[in-house]
Amino acid sequence: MGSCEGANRALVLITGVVSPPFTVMGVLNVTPDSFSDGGRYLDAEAAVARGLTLAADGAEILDVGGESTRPGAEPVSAQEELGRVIPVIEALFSSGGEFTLSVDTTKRAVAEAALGAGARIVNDVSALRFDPDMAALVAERGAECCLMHMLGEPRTMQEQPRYEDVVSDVKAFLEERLAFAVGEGVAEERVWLDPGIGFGKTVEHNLELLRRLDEIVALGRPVVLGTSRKSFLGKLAGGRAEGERLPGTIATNVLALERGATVFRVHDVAEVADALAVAAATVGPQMAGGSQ
Ligand code: HH2
Repeated sequence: MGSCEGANRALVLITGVVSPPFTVMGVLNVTPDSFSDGGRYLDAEAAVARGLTLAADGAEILDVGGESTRPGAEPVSAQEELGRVIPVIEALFSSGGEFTLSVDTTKRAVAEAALGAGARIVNDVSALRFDPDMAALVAERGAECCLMHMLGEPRTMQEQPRYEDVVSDVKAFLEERLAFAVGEGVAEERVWLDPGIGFGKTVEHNLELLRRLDEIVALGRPVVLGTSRKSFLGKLAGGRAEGERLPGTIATNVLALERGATVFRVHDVAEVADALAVAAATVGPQMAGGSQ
């Protein structure tokens, strides 16, 4: 987010002051071990270049992460995470680009430094559960905040995940985390919700969440969706590797758009943004317009 204008535009889009059909959030993983792009952008210069490309491709938000949350991932220290993401956020912020910066972290220390370096959004895949001081930071700073559902923690979440009814359980979890955030002083209109595709879910759980996404949308907050390149897409398409899952990514994002999701977290920004623009125009004039 180099210019305030860019930042305001994305925030206005998401907080619903105007109602656009979608916002694309580009994934920028500054990690050695992320499941699809680990090691590619560990060098700060390469990460910044990638961020600028994602923005040029149509990402209004750049989501910068320094810790992989892939199944089985080991946690990294705050110091390590800070060293990965802060130089990248600082450089992207000072680039003057028209995008809003988001930090993908569960740690207050990392979120605090990122907000200080120009980020405006905290994307917390633990939904404020892992760090007891995170909610207060988000409240104090008036940051936008994405609360995502995950069963347990990344190291163990894919060990036989079980639900009574996955959609009702995820919905109840998000409702509880939203109430918690508001109770801690976070403004409700700053909160976005995410069903956490792939975070402690079987293929069938992911599909059920996508089929009944409208039930999550009914909570009344912007819904973020992250299916990009995830393993269930590979399994459903005959065992495709990470780099071959763009068609599945597009299919799920387009369907989610129709079911009311508004923020799409993806690696392949240009392709998904095009697909969403066409889908939005097809659904109807109230959805046409795209993210740019
Ligand atoms: N998925 C990942 C990471 N962060 N945040 C939100 N809100 N929603 C998601 O679905 C989501 C997320 C996992 O994807 P990725 O960042 O590509 O991989 P890794 O965690 O291995 O870095």
